[in-house]
Amino acid sequence: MQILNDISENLQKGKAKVVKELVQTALNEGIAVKEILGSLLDGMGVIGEKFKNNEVYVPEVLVAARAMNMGTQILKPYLAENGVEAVGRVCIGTVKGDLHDIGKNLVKMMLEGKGLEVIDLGTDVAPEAFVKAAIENDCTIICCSALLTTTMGVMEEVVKAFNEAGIREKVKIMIGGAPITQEFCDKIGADAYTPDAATAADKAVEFCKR
Ligand code: B1M
Repeated sequence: MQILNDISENLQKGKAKVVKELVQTALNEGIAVKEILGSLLDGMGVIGEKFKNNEVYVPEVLVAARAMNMGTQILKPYLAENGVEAVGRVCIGTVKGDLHDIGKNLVKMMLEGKGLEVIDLGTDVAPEAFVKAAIENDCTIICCSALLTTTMGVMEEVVKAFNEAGIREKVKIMIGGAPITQEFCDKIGADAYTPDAATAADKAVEFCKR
């Protein structure tokens, strides 16, 4: 579909306002939210490849990221699944040393779409800050995101910090982000790895229902 290509291409050019308008037009035309989100992710994927190959640099990636965030903001109300309601409180953040927040923001939106209350700790979150927030907000789950191979190790420190605080049994630790795998999750003793935002939200609901 042409409009989906246009969304992807304008995202790659960092044209946030155009992306926002196109996303709204696509919604008005009745295109499925999943497909629209797919076109945004596709554009970000192209930028990611170019970034890896030194064809674009940090400023281009930043404007593309801004366009991605503006596009997903328009989709936010539609990411909720009709009739699905869950009760629970989740703390979410990107781990210490890591500033990537697009995936985290998507997970947050999907969790909210399921009716969960989400406390967003932002990026560069230290293990102790996850513990403090979980205690203060009486969270059922914490969600940690990491996009860098150099920061994914912080997730193990997060698990340790919850153990040391004596609240490991009370709080489920969910992890995700591009370099994370099920194997890594098992190794560090987290409760769940999910590869994408929608699966993360489903898993969180499952934990809250138990
Ligand atoms: Co960065 N960056 N970046 N970057 N960046 C990557 C991650 C990289 C793979 C690019 C590359 O080389 N191909 C590479 C990492 C390589 C590695 O670690 N092996 C990289 C690098 C190297 C860096 C810097 C070090 C570059 C530099 O400065 N030299 C630097 C680090 C800064 C820091 O964090 N300290 C850096 C900086 C940046 C920007 C600031 C420019 C920007 C971030 C802007 C922002 O987030 N506000 C940026 C971006 C945008 C990217 C790429 C291009 C896109 C990431 C993204 O948003 N993807 C990325 C390349 C790529 O991924 N192809 C790259 C879209 C997003 C929706 O996907 O976050 O994976 P993702 O989330 C998914 C799932 O993973 C999952 O759900 C989401 C959607 O379904 N998920 C979870 C994510 N978190 C979850 C948590 C959960 C569950 C599921 O909890 C339960």
